[in-house]
Amino acid sequence: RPNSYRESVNKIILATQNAHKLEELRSVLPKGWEVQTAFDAGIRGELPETGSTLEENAFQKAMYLWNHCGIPSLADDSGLQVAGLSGAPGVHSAMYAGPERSDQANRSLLLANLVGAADRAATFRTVLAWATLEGIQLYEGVVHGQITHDERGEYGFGYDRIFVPNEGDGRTFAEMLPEEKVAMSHRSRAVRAWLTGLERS
Ligand code: ITT
Repeated sequence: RPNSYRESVNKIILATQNAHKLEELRSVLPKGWEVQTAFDAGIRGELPETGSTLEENAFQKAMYLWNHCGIPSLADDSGLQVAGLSGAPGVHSAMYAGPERSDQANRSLLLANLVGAADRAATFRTVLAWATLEGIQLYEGVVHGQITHDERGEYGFGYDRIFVPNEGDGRTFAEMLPEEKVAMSHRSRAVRAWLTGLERS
């Protein structure tokens, strides 16, 4: 018999359709778990994401998969909050420049909107929702940083090329190796909080 809930978990679904998020989440999950994606579980349409906060959206996505599959489901909703833009793009990060969800267009628009801004502080935030028979739990991870003036780096995705974490060495997330980003990212911090939660249950 397993000693903790974490040991008894062996099969989960990741409620995300973003391949980059999937890869980052998989890289920090305990080894030996059977991890399915929404696609593996037969979900073909978009996951519901109609909330006005990261919490609501993460909740909706995890709940949707749990209801459809009955397998513990973990959803990630993330966003970049820029102080000089009153917290935008925030919950609208994926579609900041329009419904095409273009990472390049999103970054260009953000840099254009910050031209001349004195304050370039920004925060990446991830909310994870964990849906099981016992209900839903939410976990958070944040990393504070600054928006650059130009794009730098080739790794990562989304806004990584224009975000420099304050606790790093001046490189953008996109200039770091994947494992270097994982060491301080909003996403892996949220995952650690979730795993700690599992250990306690
Ligand atoms: P799912 O809902 O299927 O998980 P999504 O891409 O719609 O995928 P979000 O609603 O959480 O995910 O959108 C967050 C957007 O914020 C995402 O498209 C990226 O542009 C950006 N983003 C999230 N995490 C990021 C990270 O670690 N680095 C850079 N940009 C990130």
